[in-house]
Amino acid sequence: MGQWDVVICAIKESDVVLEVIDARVASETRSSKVENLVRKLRKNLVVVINKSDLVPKEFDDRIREEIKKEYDVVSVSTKARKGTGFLKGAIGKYKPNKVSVIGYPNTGKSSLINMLSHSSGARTSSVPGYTKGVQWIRLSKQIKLLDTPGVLPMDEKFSVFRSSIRPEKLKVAQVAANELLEKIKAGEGNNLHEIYKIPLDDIDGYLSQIAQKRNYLIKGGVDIERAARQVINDWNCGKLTGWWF
Ligand SMILES: Nc1nc2c(ncn2[C@@H]2O[C@H](COP(=O)(O)OP(=O)(O)OP(=O)(O)O)[C@@H](O)[C@H]2O)c(=O)[nH]1
Ligand SMILES: [Mg+2]
Repeated sequence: MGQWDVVICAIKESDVVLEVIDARVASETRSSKVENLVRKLRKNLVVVINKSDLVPKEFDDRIREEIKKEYDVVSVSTKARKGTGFLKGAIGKYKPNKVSVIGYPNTGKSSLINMLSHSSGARTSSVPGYTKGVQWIRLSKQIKLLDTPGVLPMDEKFSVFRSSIRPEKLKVAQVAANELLEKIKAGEGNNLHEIYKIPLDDIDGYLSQIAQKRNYLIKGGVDIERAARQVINDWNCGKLTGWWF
């Protein structure tokens, strides 16, 4: 079964769909394909802005207001264990039996299920694409939650800033890391200087400066690829911050 078949099945099976997005890149981790499907199948959608601990409250409020124009929306942080009450309220309104949790890789779907169900039944990882199959987890007597693998819609741009890339899967991680750095530079709130101890003046050469500073060496020079993989991993695990609309 392809990725999309899994998603379509999950939506069909459920009364409520939670679309989990990453607060840092909220609009870019929303999937219009998922949202259209939910509408078409006449299911209820609740957008869950996760990782709200990584953005300022004002930014979080702004994106929530924007999404609220179209859908029910709740901000949470599974890391800070915030927002459970609001989310349970938003789900409970529909009195569902089955709730599926859908979204891009690494947005925190499995973490969210664990927070809601007070268990660690759904396995989590900073490696995108970690959850492979679907898994039902009981939330309460009435409600079951369905964990799903992250979706990467074919027709939407596959991108590093959507945390959807495993750096070790790339032939050349530099291209993706530079794309991420460009985005972070143009956005707000990056902590590059804090993490790598190098001011970001120019993207060209930034990876090589990281490699130098960290002593990532290969025969004949610095290991820029290793620096690139490091940057992508730091973004995927939330160590590297930055947000944009
Ligand atoms: N800072 C922060 N990190 C979070 C939060 N929720 C999840 N994470 C981190 O994000 C990464 C991905 O979490 P998962 O719950 O495995 O994400 P997923 O959506 O199930 O990922 P896939 O199964 O790969 O699609 C992990 O490193 C989590 O620790 C959050 O609220 N804040
Ligand atoms: Mg998962």
